[in-house]
Amino acid sequence: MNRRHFLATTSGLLASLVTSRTHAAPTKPNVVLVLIDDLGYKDLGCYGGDLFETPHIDQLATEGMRFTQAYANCPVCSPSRAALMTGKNPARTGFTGHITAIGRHRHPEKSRIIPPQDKMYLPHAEESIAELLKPQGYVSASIGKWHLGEKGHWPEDQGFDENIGGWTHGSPPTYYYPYKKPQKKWNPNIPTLAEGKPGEYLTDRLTDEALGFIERQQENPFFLYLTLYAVHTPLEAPGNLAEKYRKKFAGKETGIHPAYAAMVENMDRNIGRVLEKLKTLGLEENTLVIFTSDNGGLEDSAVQKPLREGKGTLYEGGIRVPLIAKWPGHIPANQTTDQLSMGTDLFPTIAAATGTTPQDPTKIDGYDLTPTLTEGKAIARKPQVWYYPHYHSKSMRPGAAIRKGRYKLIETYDPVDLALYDLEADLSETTNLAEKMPDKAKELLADLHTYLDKVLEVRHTPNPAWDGQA
Ligand SMILES: [Ca+2]
Repeated sequence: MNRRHFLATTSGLLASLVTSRTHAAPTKPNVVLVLIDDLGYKDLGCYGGDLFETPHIDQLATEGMRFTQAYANCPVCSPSRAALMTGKNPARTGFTGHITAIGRHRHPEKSRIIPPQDKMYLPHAEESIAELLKPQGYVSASIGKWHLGEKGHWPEDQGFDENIGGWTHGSPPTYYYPYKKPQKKWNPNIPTLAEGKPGEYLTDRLTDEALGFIERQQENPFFLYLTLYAVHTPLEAPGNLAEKYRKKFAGKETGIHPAYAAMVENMDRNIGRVLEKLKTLGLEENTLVIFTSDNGGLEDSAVQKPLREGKGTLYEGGIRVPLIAKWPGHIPANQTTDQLSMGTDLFPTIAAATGTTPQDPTKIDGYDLTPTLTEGKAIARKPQVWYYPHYHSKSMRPGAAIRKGRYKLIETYDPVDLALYDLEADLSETTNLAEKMPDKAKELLADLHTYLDKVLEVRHTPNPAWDGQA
Protein backbone atom coordinates (compact mmCIF):
# COMPACT_ATOMS: atom_id res chain seq x y z
CA MET A 1 0.00 0.00 0.00
CA ASN A 2 1.54 3.33 -0.92
CA ARG A 3 1.58 6.18 1.51
CA ARG A 4 -0.93 8.33 -0.28
CA HIS A 5 -3.42 5.47 -0.34
CA PHE A 6 -2.63 4.76 3.27
CA LEU A 7 -3.33 8.35 4.27
CA ALA A 8 -6.69 8.19 2.54
CA THR A 9 -7.51 4.93 4.32
CA THR A 10 -6.57 6.18 7.76
CA SER A 11 -8.45 9.43 7.15
CA GLY A 12 -11.55 7.38 6.44
CA LEU A 13 -10.95 5.28 9.53
CA LEU A 14 -10.49 8.38 11.60
CA ALA A 15 -13.67 9.94 10.29
CA SER A 16 -15.69 6.86 11.23
CA LEU A 17 -14.15 6.74 14.70
CA VAL A 18 -14.77 10.40 15.29
CA THR A 19 -18.38 10.42 14.10
CA SER A 20 -19.23 7.38 16.17
CA ARG A 21 -18.58 9.28 19.36
CA THR A 22 -21.19 10.87 21.53
CA HIS A 23 -20.43 14.38 20.26
CA ALA A 24 -22.95 15.55 17.72
CA ALA A 25 -20.33 17.17 15.49
CA PRO A 26 -17.13 15.44 14.37
CA THR A 27 -14.27 16.63 16.51
CA LYS A 28 -10.76 16.99 15.23
CA PRO A 29 -8.21 15.72 17.73
CA ASN A 30 -5.92 18.18 19.45
CA VAL A 31 -2.22 17.60 19.01
CA VAL A 32 0.32 18.28 21.75
CA LEU A 33 3.87 17.78 20.54
CA VAL A 34 6.39 18.05 23.36
CA LEU A 35 9.95 18.47 22.16
CA ILE A 36 12.65 18.36 24.80
CA ASP A 37 16.08 19.73 24.04
CA ASP A 38 19.12 17.46 24.35
CA LEU A 39 17.37 14.83 26.46
CA GLY A 40 19.48 11.72 26.98
CA TYR A 41 18.17 8.36 25.82
CA LYS A 42 18.47 6.90 29.31
CA ASP A 43 17.42 9.95 31.32
CA LEU A 44 13.85 8.75 31.82
CA GLY A 45 12.74 6.05 34.21
CA CYS A 46 10.64 4.42 31.48
CA TYR A 47 13.80 4.07 29.39
CA GLY A 48 15.61 2.33 32.19
CA GLY A 49 17.11 5.41 33.84
CA ASP A 50 17.37 5.19 37.61
CA LEU A 51 19.13 8.43 38.52
CA PHE A 52 16.30 10.94 38.06
CA GLU A 53 12.65 10.98 39.03
CA THR A 54 10.40 11.19 35.99
CA PRO A 55 7.07 9.74 37.19
CA HIS A 56 4.82 11.78 34.90
CA ILE A 57 6.55 10.82 31.68
CA ASP A 58 6.82 7.24 32.91
CA GLN A 59 3.07 7.33 33.47
CA LEU A 60 2.57 8.76 29.97
CA ALA A 61 4.46 5.75 28.61
CA THR A 62 2.13 3.35 30.45
CA GLU A 63 -0.85 5.11 28.90
CA GLY A 64 0.50 4.92 25.35
CA MET A 65 3.30 3.55 23.22
CA ARG A 66 7.03 3.85 23.85
CA PHE A 67 9.54 3.51 21.00
CA THR A 68 12.91 1.96 21.76
CA GLN A 69 14.42 2.67 18.33
CA ALA A 70 13.32 6.24 17.65
CA TYR A 71 15.81 8.51 15.97
CA ALA A 72 16.21 12.26 15.77
CA ASN A 73 16.73 13.68 12.29
CA CYS A 74 20.13 15.11 13.11
CA PRO A 75 22.57 15.05 16.04
CA VAL A 76 22.06 18.81 16.64
CA CYS A 77 19.11 21.16 17.19
CA SER A 78 18.18 23.27 14.17
CA PRO A 79 18.25 20.69 11.36
CA SER A 80 16.48 18.17 13.55
CA ARG A 81 13.75 20.72 14.30
CA ALA A 82 13.39 21.89 10.70
CA ALA A 83 12.97 18.27 9.62
CA LEU A 84 10.49 17.54 12.39
CA MET A 85 8.45 20.58 11.40
CA THR A 86 8.35 19.62 7.69
CA GLY A 87 8.64 15.83 7.55
CA LYS A 88 11.67 16.26 5.27
CA ASN A 89 15.18 15.00 5.87
CA PRO A 90 17.75 17.77 6.48
CA ALA A 91 19.57 16.63 3.33
CA ARG A 92 16.45 17.29 1.28
CA THR A 93 15.82 20.80 2.62
CA GLY A 94 19.52 21.67 2.62
CA PHE A 95 19.25 22.62 6.26
CA THR A 96 22.03 20.52 7.72
CA GLY A 97 23.83 22.53 10.40
CA HIS A 98 22.78 24.38 13.53
CA ILE A 99 21.99 28.07 13.38
CA THR A 100 23.86 30.91 15.04
CA ALA A 101 26.17 28.79 17.06
CA ILE A 102 29.63 30.15 16.70
CA GLY A 103 31.13 28.97 13.47
CA ARG A 104 28.37 26.89 11.98
CA HIS A 105 30.32 26.86 8.76
CA ARG A 106 33.59 26.79 10.60
CA HIS A 107 36.21 24.30 9.71
CA PRO A 108 39.87 23.99 10.48
CA GLU A 109 41.86 26.05 7.96
CA LYS A 110 43.50 23.01 6.46
CA SER A 111 40.61 20.61 6.90
CA ARG A 112 39.91 18.10 4.20
CA ILE A 113 36.42 19.41 3.39
CA ILE A 114 34.51 22.67 3.54
CA PRO A 115 31.03 22.20 5.03
CA PRO A 116 28.15 23.26 2.75
CA GLN A 117 27.24 26.95 2.89
CA ASP A 118 23.70 25.88 3.55
CA LYS A 119 20.52 27.69 4.58
CA MET A 120 20.43 29.53 7.86
CA TYR A 121 16.61 29.45 8.06
CA LEU A 122 13.56 27.36 7.29
CA PRO A 123 12.24 28.74 3.98
CA HIS A 124 8.69 30.10 4.00
CA ALA A 125 7.77 27.77 1.14
CA GLU A 126 8.23 24.75 3.41
CA GLU A 127 4.95 23.51 4.85
CA SER A 128 5.09 23.34 8.64
CA ILE A 129 2.84 21.22 10.82
CA ALA A 130 0.99 24.42 11.80
CA GLU A 131 0.42 25.25 8.13
CA LEU A 132 -0.68 21.69 7.46
CA LEU A 133 -3.34 21.96 10.16
CA LYS A 134 -4.50 25.55 9.65
CA PRO A 135 -7.00 24.84 6.83
CA GLN A 136 -8.61 22.28 9.15
CA GLY A 137 -9.47 25.02 11.63
CA TYR A 138 -6.60 24.40 14.03
CA VAL A 139 -5.15 27.13 16.22
CA SER A 140 -1.42 26.60 16.76
CA ALA A 141 1.07 27.80 19.33
CA SER A 142 4.82 27.40 19.46
CA ILE A 143 5.87 27.77 23.07
CA GLY A 144 9.57 27.70 23.77
CA LYS A 145 12.60 27.15 21.59
CA TRP A 146 12.33 27.66 17.82
CA HIS A 147 15.87 28.01 16.45
CA LEU A 148 14.94 27.95 12.76
CA GLY A 149 16.12 31.36 11.58
CA GLU A 150 16.43 35.09 12.17
CA LYS A 151 13.41 37.38 12.63
CA GLY A 152 11.20 36.86 9.58
CA HIS A 153 11.65 33.12 9.99
CA TRP A 154 10.02 32.64 13.37
CA PRO A 155 6.95 30.53 14.25
CA GLU A 156 4.53 33.30 13.20
CA ASP A 157 6.05 33.05 9.71
CA GLN A 158 5.35 29.30 9.61
CA GLY A 159 1.63 29.28 10.36
CA PHE A 160 1.68 29.53 14.15
CA ASP A 161 -0.95 31.82 15.66
CA GLU A 162 1.09 32.31 18.81
CA ASN A 163 4.80 32.36 19.46
CA ILE A 164 5.88 32.56 23.07
CA GLY A 165 9.59 32.43 23.72
CA GLY A 166 10.66 31.26 20.28
CA TRP A 167 13.26 33.09 18.23
CA THR A 168 16.63 32.90 16.55
CA HIS A 169 18.76 31.35 19.24
CA GLY A 170 18.73 27.91 20.74
CA SER A 171 19.57 28.34 24.39
CA PRO A 172 18.31 30.83 26.98
CA PRO A 173 20.79 33.25 28.55
CA THR A 174 19.54 31.91 31.87
CA TYR A 175 16.60 29.86 33.17
CA TYR A 176 16.04 32.40 35.95
CA TYR A 177 13.74 35.41 35.72
CA PRO A 178 14.19 38.00 34.25
CA TYR A 179 15.94 35.69 31.76
CA LYS A 180 18.55 38.29 30.98
CA LYS A 181 22.28 38.40 31.26
CA PRO A 182 24.87 40.77 29.97
CA GLN A 183 24.70 40.21 26.22
CA LYS A 184 26.74 37.32 24.96
CA LYS A 185 26.91 36.53 21.31
CA TRP A 186 26.02 32.89 21.70
CA ASN A 187 22.96 33.25 23.90
CA PRO A 188 21.40 36.71 23.91
CA ASN A 189 18.19 37.56 25.75
CA ILE A 190 14.85 36.20 24.52
CA PRO A 191 12.76 39.00 22.93
CA THR A 192 9.49 37.04 22.58
CA LEU A 193 8.77 36.49 26.25
CA ALA A 194 6.72 39.16 28.03
CA GLU A 195 7.64 40.27 31.53
CA GLY A 196 7.24 37.67 34.22
CA LYS A 197 7.37 37.49 37.97
CA PRO A 198 10.39 37.50 40.25
CA GLY A 199 11.31 33.97 41.26
CA GLU A 200 10.05 32.45 38.03
CA TYR A 201 11.92 29.60 36.37
CA LEU A 202 11.81 29.40 32.59
CA THR A 203 10.48 25.84 32.20
CA ASP A 204 7.69 26.58 34.71
CA ARG A 205 6.89 29.81 32.92
CA LEU A 206 6.69 28.25 29.46
CA THR A 207 4.46 25.52 30.86
CA ASP A 208 2.21 28.19 32.44
CA GLU A 209 1.92 29.70 28.96
CA ALA A 210 1.05 26.30 27.52
CA LEU A 211 -1.68 25.78 30.12
CA GLY A 212 -3.08 29.20 29.26
CA PHE A 213 -3.12 28.36 25.57
CA ILE A 214 -4.93 25.05 26.20
CA GLU A 215 -7.55 26.84 28.32
CA ARG A 216 -8.07 29.54 25.72
CA GLN A 217 -8.39 27.07 22.87
CA GLN A 218 -10.28 24.26 24.58
CA GLU A 219 -13.27 24.73 22.27
CA ASN A 220 -11.13 24.63 19.08
CA PRO A 221 -8.97 21.92 17.71
CA PHE A 222 -5.46 23.06 18.64
CA PHE A 223 -1.85 22.19 17.95
CA LEU A 224 0.48 22.91 20.84
CA TYR A 225 4.16 22.67 20.00
CA LEU A 226 5.65 22.76 23.48
CA THR A 227 9.32 23.02 22.78
CA LEU A 228 10.96 23.54 26.13
CA TYR A 229 14.49 24.92 26.26
CA ALA A 230 15.09 22.35 28.97
CA VAL A 231 17.23 20.37 29.40
CA HIS A 232 19.75 22.26 27.23
CA THR A 233 22.55 24.17 28.92
CA PRO A 234 23.03 26.34 30.93
CA LEU A 235 22.73 23.81 33.73
CA GLU A 236 20.60 25.85 36.13
CA ALA A 237 18.27 24.13 38.54
CA PRO A 238 14.91 25.42 39.78
CA GLY A 239 14.75 26.48 43.44
CA ASN A 240 16.67 24.10 45.65
CA LEU A 241 15.92 20.95 43.67
CA ALA A 242 19.57 20.44 42.83
CA GLU A 243 20.23 19.99 46.54
CA LYS A 244 18.09 16.85 46.54
CA TYR A 245 20.30 15.33 43.85
CA ARG A 246 23.50 16.59 45.42
CA LYS A 247 22.57 14.50 48.44
CA LYS A 248 21.32 11.58 46.34
CA PHE A 249 24.53 11.47 44.29
CA ALA A 250 26.87 11.99 47.24
CA GLY A 251 29.57 9.34 47.28
CA LYS A 252 28.42 7.87 43.94
CA GLU A 253 30.21 8.03 40.63
CA THR A 254 27.22 9.14 38.59
CA GLY A 255 29.11 11.62 36.44
CA ILE A 256 25.89 13.64 36.46
CA HIS A 257 25.62 17.27 37.53
CA PRO A 258 22.94 17.64 40.23
CA ALA A 259 21.59 20.68 38.38
CA TYR A 260 21.01 18.57 35.27
CA ALA A 261 19.17 15.98 37.33
CA ALA A 262 17.00 18.73 38.80
CA MET A 263 16.26 20.13 35.35
CA VAL A 264 15.06 16.73 34.17
CA GLU A 265 12.82 16.28 37.20
CA ASN A 266 11.41 19.79 36.84
CA MET A 267 10.75 19.17 33.14
CA ASP A 268 8.90 15.97 34.07
CA ARG A 269 6.76 17.80 36.63
CA ASN A 270 5.81 20.34 34.01
CA ILE A 271 4.84 17.67 31.49
CA GLY A 272 2.68 16.29 34.29
CA ARG A 273 0.97 19.69 34.61
CA VAL A 274 0.13 19.71 30.89
CA LEU A 275 -1.30 16.20 31.02
CA GLU A 276 -3.29 17.08 34.12
CA LYS A 277 -4.71 20.17 32.42
CA LEU A 278 -5.89 18.08 29.46
CA LYS A 279 -7.56 15.71 31.91
CA THR A 280 -9.19 18.47 33.95
CA LEU A 281 -10.65 20.11 30.86
CA GLY A 282 -11.96 16.80 29.52
CA LEU A 283 -9.62 16.93 26.53
CA GLU A 284 -7.55 13.86 27.33
CA GLU A 285 -9.55 11.45 25.14
CA ASN A 286 -9.41 13.70 22.12
CA THR A 287 -5.75 14.69 22.27
CA LEU A 288 -2.79 13.03 20.63
CA VAL A 289 0.23 13.64 22.86
CA ILE A 290 3.70 13.03 21.46
CA PHE A 291 6.86 13.36 23.53
CA THR A 292 10.39 13.29 22.12
CA SER A 293 13.81 14.98 22.00
CA ASP A 294 15.53 16.87 19.17
CA ASN A 295 18.84 15.00 19.49
CA GLY A 296 20.79 12.93 21.95
CA GLY A 297 21.99 14.23 25.29
CA LEU A 298 25.34 15.86 25.89
CA GLU A 299 27.80 13.10 26.60
CA ASP A 300 29.04 14.74 29.79
CA SER A 301 25.61 15.83 31.11
CA ALA A 302 22.98 13.26 30.25
CA VAL A 303 22.64 9.52 30.81
CA GLN A 304 23.50 7.82 27.53
CA LYS A 305 25.08 4.49 28.25
CA PRO A 306 25.02 1.91 26.74
CA LEU A 307 24.75 4.21 23.72
CA ARG A 308 28.03 5.54 22.39
CA GLU A 309 28.87 9.24 22.88
CA GLY A 310 26.21 11.96 22.53
CA LYS A 311 24.93 15.11 20.88
CA GLY A 312 26.81 16.23 17.79
CA THR A 313 27.88 12.73 16.78
CA LEU A 314 26.38 10.18 14.41
CA TYR A 315 26.81 7.42 16.98
CA GLU A 316 23.64 6.22 18.67
CA GLY A 317 24.15 8.60 21.59
CA GLY A 318 23.80 11.54 19.21
CA ILE A 319 20.66 10.47 17.41
CA ARG A 320 18.67 7.85 19.32
CA VAL A 321 16.00 9.54 21.43
CA PRO A 322 12.95 8.78 23.55
CA LEU A 323 9.60 8.81 21.72
CA ILE A 324 6.26 8.28 23.43
CA ALA A 325 2.77 8.72 22.00
CA LYS A 326 -0.57 8.64 23.77
CA TRP A 327 -4.04 8.88 22.27
CA PRO A 328 -6.71 7.07 24.29
CA GLY A 329 -9.01 4.96 22.16
CA HIS A 330 -6.53 4.93 19.27
CA ILE A 331 -3.20 3.89 20.76
CA PRO A 332 -3.51 0.94 23.16
CA ALA A 333 -2.01 1.57 26.60
CA ASN A 334 1.26 0.20 27.92
CA GLN A 335 2.86 -0.69 24.59
CA THR A 336 6.53 -0.81 23.71
CA THR A 337 7.75 -1.09 20.13
CA ASP A 338 11.10 -1.59 18.44
CA GLN A 339 9.76 -0.10 15.20
CA LEU A 340 12.42 2.09 13.62
CA SER A 341 11.30 5.71 13.47
CA MET A 342 12.59 9.19 12.65
CA GLY A 343 11.55 12.67 13.77
CA THR A 344 10.30 13.24 10.22
CA ASP A 345 7.62 10.58 10.85
CA LEU A 346 5.69 12.92 13.11
CA PHE A 347 4.54 15.18 10.25
CA PRO A 348 2.78 12.42 8.28
CA THR A 349 1.59 10.79 11.50
CA ILE A 350 -0.05 14.01 12.64
CA ALA A 351 -1.45 14.47 9.13
CA ALA A 352 -3.08 11.04 9.31
CA ALA A 353 -4.41 11.59 12.82
CA THR A 354 -6.07 14.83 11.79
CA GLY A 355 -7.28 13.63 8.39
CA THR A 356 -5.02 16.08 6.57
CA THR A 357 -2.97 15.65 3.41
CA PRO A 358 0.44 17.30 3.03
CA GLN A 359 0.88 19.68 0.08
CA ASP A 360 3.31 17.31 -1.60
CA PRO A 361 3.42 13.83 0.00
CA THR A 362 6.09 12.71 -2.49
CA LYS A 363 8.61 15.05 -0.82
CA ILE A 364 7.94 13.80 2.71
CA ASP A 365 10.72 11.53 4.00
CA GLY A 366 8.87 10.47 7.13
CA TYR A 367 6.46 7.56 7.42
CA ASP A 368 3.04 7.61 8.96
CA LEU A 369 3.41 5.63 12.19
CA THR A 370 -0.32 4.97 12.56
CA PRO A 371 -0.15 1.20 11.81
CA THR A 372 2.39 0.77 14.61
CA LEU A 373 0.62 3.10 16.99
CA THR A 374 -2.87 1.72 16.59
CA GLU A 375 -2.26 -1.94 15.79
CA GLY A 376 1.37 -2.63 16.66
CA LYS A 377 2.12 -3.39 13.00
CA ALA A 378 5.64 -3.13 11.60
CA ILE A 379 6.23 -0.45 8.98
CA ALA A 380 8.57 -1.32 6.12
CA ARG A 381 10.70 1.70 5.41
CA LYS A 382 13.58 2.79 3.27
CA PRO A 383 16.93 3.02 5.06
CA GLN A 384 17.23 6.02 7.38
CA VAL A 385 19.84 8.61 6.48
CA TRP A 386 21.66 11.35 8.37
CA TYR A 387 23.84 13.91 6.59
CA TYR A 388 25.96 15.96 8.96
CA PRO A 389 29.01 17.32 7.10
CA HIS A 390 30.03 19.70 9.88
CA TYR A 391 32.99 19.95 12.21
CA HIS A 392 31.23 19.67 15.52
CA SER A 393 32.69 17.42 18.15
CA LYS A 394 36.26 16.47 18.78
CA SER A 395 35.66 12.78 18.39
CA MET A 396 33.27 12.82 15.44
CA ARG A 397 34.33 14.15 12.10
CA PRO A 398 31.90 15.41 9.44
CA GLY A 399 30.04 12.61 7.73
CA ALA A 400 26.84 10.78 7.02
CA ALA A 401 25.17 7.66 8.33
CA ILE A 402 22.59 5.13 7.26
CA ARG A 403 20.53 2.61 9.24
CA LYS A 404 19.19 -0.38 7.36
CA GLY A 405 17.68 -3.19 9.35
CA ARG A 406 20.08 -4.18 12.10
CA TYR A 407 23.09 -2.49 10.48
CA LYS A 408 24.36 1.05 10.56
CA LEU A 409 27.11 2.51 8.44
CA ILE A 410 28.92 5.75 9.25
CA GLU A 411 30.92 7.37 6.45
CA THR A 412 33.25 10.11 7.61
CA TYR A 413 34.68 12.68 5.23
CA ASP A 414 37.64 13.83 7.28
CA PRO A 415 39.38 11.51 7.70
CA VAL A 416 37.81 9.37 4.99
CA ASP A 417 36.61 6.27 6.77
CA LEU A 418 33.83 3.73 7.01
CA ALA A 419 32.42 2.07 10.09
CA LEU A 420 29.78 -0.66 10.01
CA TYR A 421 27.98 -1.69 13.17
CA ASP A 422 25.51 -4.45 13.92
CA LEU A 423 23.22 -2.65 16.34
CA GLU A 424 21.34 -5.77 17.36
CA ALA A 425 24.53 -7.44 18.54
CA ASP A 426 26.52 -4.32 19.38
CA LEU A 427 24.32 -1.46 20.53
CA SER A 428 27.35 0.39 21.90
CA GLU A 429 29.04 0.47 18.48
CA THR A 430 32.30 -0.98 19.72
CA THR A 431 33.18 -3.27 16.79
CA ASN A 432 33.64 -1.93 13.28
CA LEU A 433 32.58 -4.70 10.86
CA ALA A 434 33.43 -2.83 7.64
CA GLU A 435 36.40 -5.04 6.80
CA LYS A 436 34.81 -8.24 8.02
CA MET A 437 31.60 -7.65 6.07
CA PRO A 438 32.69 -5.70 2.98
CA ASP A 439 29.61 -6.60 0.95
CA LYS A 440 27.26 -5.30 3.62
CA ALA A 441 29.32 -2.13 3.97
CA LYS A 442 29.24 -1.67 0.20
CA GLU A 443 25.50 -2.19 0.07
CA LEU A 444 24.79 0.40 2.75
CA LEU A 445 27.25 2.87 1.25
CA ALA A 446 25.54 2.56 -2.13
CA ASP A 447 22.13 3.12 -0.52
CA LEU A 448 23.47 6.13 1.33
CA HIS A 449 24.94 7.69 -1.80
CA THR A 450 21.85 6.95 -3.87
CA TYR A 451 19.67 8.85 -1.42
CA LEU A 452 22.06 11.78 -1.00
CA ASP A 453 22.61 12.08 -4.76
CA LYS A 454 18.86 12.21 -5.22
CA VAL A 455 18.07 14.94 -2.71
CA LEU A 456 21.20 17.01 -2.02
CA GLU A 457 21.35 20.36 -3.77
CA VAL A 458 24.17 21.82 -1.71
CA ARG A 459 26.88 19.55 -0.38
CA HIS A 460 30.30 19.75 1.23
CA THR A 461 33.26 20.40 -1.07
CA PRO A 462 36.95 19.54 -1.00
CA ASN A 463 39.08 22.19 0.68
CA PRO A 464 41.79 23.42 -1.76
CA ALA A 465 43.87 24.32 1.27
CA TRP A 466 43.87 20.75 2.61
CA ASP A 467 47.41 19.86 3.56
CA GLY A 468 47.05 16.13 2.94
CA GLN A 469 47.14 15.33 6.64
CA ALA A 470 44.42 13.13 8.06
CA1 LIG B 1 19.16 20.10 20.90
